[in-house]
Amino acid sequence: MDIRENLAQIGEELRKELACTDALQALEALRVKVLGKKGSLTALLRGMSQLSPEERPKAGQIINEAREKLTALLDDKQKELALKAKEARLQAEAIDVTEPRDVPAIGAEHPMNLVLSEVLDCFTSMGFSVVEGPEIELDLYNFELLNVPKNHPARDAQDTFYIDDNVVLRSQTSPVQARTMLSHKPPIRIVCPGRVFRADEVDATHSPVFHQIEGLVIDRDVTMADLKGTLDAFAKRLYGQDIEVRFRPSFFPFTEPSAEVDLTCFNCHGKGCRVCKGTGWIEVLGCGMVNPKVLEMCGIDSSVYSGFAFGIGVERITMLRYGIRDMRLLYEGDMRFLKQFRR
Ligand code: 2NM
Repeated sequence: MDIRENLAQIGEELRKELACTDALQALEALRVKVLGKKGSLTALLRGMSQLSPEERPKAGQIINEAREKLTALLDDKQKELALKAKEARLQAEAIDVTEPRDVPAIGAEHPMNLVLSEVLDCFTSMGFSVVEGPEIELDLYNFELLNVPKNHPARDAQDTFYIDDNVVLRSQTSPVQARTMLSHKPPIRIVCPGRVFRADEVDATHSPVFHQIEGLVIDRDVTMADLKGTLDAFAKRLYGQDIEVRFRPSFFPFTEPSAEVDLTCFNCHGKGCRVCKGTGWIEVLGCGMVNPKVLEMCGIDSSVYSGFAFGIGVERITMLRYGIRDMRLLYEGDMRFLKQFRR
């Protein structure tokens, strides 16, 4: 067979096979099949030895031209396949920067912390400082200096967690105030937030661990009017301008006189409803004029200085603020409850 015909056939075959090749590996196999040591074109070159010396140069030229063409065909196909492979990879690795992301769950501030912040803001804006102290206290600060005598029922082991004869888990935050009176000269204006402990059974309105904010003001000429004005400002700031404050006589060992404080029912605004049990008032805190005995024991001259103090239950005012009927909801960390306070 003539060399040209042979070459034409090899070219024709390669073109056909290239048309249905779509993998780089298959392409390499084709290259070997034509141009490799045992390839069809290489066989043609070998066959030249049978030609006469006059025929050889011409045949060599034709074969070499064909070789260049075939190589070019293979190279083009290789480029095409390499490009396709790259495009496929880019496609597979593509990142859609516009795709909406999973929104991370955003936590909510705990309702007691919301209320705590509001109460502290209210008092600091009236000139009070925030003071904290230890949760494990000496009987001295928790009771003795606050005029709670040794035989007082509040000291009963049924109410107070005793660590030993002299050490308790504080049952209120007033020991922080006793410490402040002992270490600071009047004027004193402080609020003391924190955890307190009492041996109570858990129910809808009690917990052995709860939170208080106690306030203390000591200066010359501090009167019950100052106490009432301060609590009035607090009530209006937290619950609204139409809220009124009512004092009822009460008793605490550390204050004299003492009072229990009611606010206009936030729910019915004084008309009487289920929340206030028809009275139009809700009890929110205890307060009084600091007992002169307490001032003296804490190193303050009661003939020069007088003061008032009050104690607020954080759980209680949080429940009132948000209409929460069971205190346990404040401790259990139920997401369905907590989510409602997302702002
Ligand atoms: C209350 C009610 C009345 C109170 C008294 C004192 C201190 F340290 F000055 F004596 N601190 N807090 C007080 C007075 C607390 O809680 C219901």
